[in-house]
Amino acid sequence: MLRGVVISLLGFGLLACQKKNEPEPEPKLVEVGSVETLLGFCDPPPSDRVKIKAATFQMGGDLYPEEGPVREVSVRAFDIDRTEVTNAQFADFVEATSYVTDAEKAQPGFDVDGGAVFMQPTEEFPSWWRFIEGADWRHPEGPDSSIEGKAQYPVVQVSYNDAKAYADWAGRRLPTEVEWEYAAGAGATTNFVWGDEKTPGGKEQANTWQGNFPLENTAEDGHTGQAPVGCYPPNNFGLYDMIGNVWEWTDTVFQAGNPGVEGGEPIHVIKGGSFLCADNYCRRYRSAARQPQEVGLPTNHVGFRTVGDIDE
Ligand SMILES: [Ca+2]
Repeated sequence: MLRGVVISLLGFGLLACQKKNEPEPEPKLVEVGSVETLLGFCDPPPSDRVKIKAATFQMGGDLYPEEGPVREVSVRAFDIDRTEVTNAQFADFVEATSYVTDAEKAQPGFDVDGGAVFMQPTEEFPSWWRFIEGADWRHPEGPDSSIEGKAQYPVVQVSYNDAKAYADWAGRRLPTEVEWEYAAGAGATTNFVWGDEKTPGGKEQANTWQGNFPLENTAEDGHTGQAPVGCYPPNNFGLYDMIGNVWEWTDTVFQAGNPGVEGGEPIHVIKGGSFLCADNYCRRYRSAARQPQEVGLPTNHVGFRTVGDIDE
């Protein structure tokens, strides 16, 4: 039974990200399947919005075929959430509206509620994505997990529909891919949003995966799974976790349907990479990176943030 392999979250709320001037933690190998967080909470940044001026920029990249071609694109002025939408913010929405997320409904093909959960492979379960009955935003890794003590973590196990419903309630909308990419890049022309080196001074700049994905997670960035929002340095626009932590939904269609699935639901672009992006497997911790995601599929590595239109 799948539920049997779900491991409770360990130590969340007590542990989290590295503070300045504190000794470096010893890199630690994490047991297969564990989603332990290694270090203490960071101070959460304000949950406000950042104004982005209208601009023209070079969109796209050439590391993966789907990123190209690089082309000049313009965006109008907008504002964007400083952080990913948190569990606390999503809880306010659910409290106010009694909204029921897609993961809490019977899922197509499974006939039970739940969502996709990443687990490090084992001999018994070689796949690293498993559908877990009972996984939802309150139980991101399955029914035995919870978000207790994780108010400042990004909400996950939310489908595109759920993210859009939140944005509608908030009087906001989901960013287009162009808006998202410009906001993430923040004018940078370097290999990474923060510069040409991935780890300047040996410091990880975003919550990604260190080690040999998917078998070994050395957690040199302080986290084996999600991190509370705002634990890593902001970009030049003051935005946190645009790169890494959790992928983020956009309002941009990747393709109209799911090839091979008759009447398949639309597939949208997600951006920014997640705690699962690794040097050896998926170098999508860059603003130009993009990935397709079925709009109805909730997982524990995709969240979102919202934007609004402004005059200037
Ligand atoms: Ca992110």
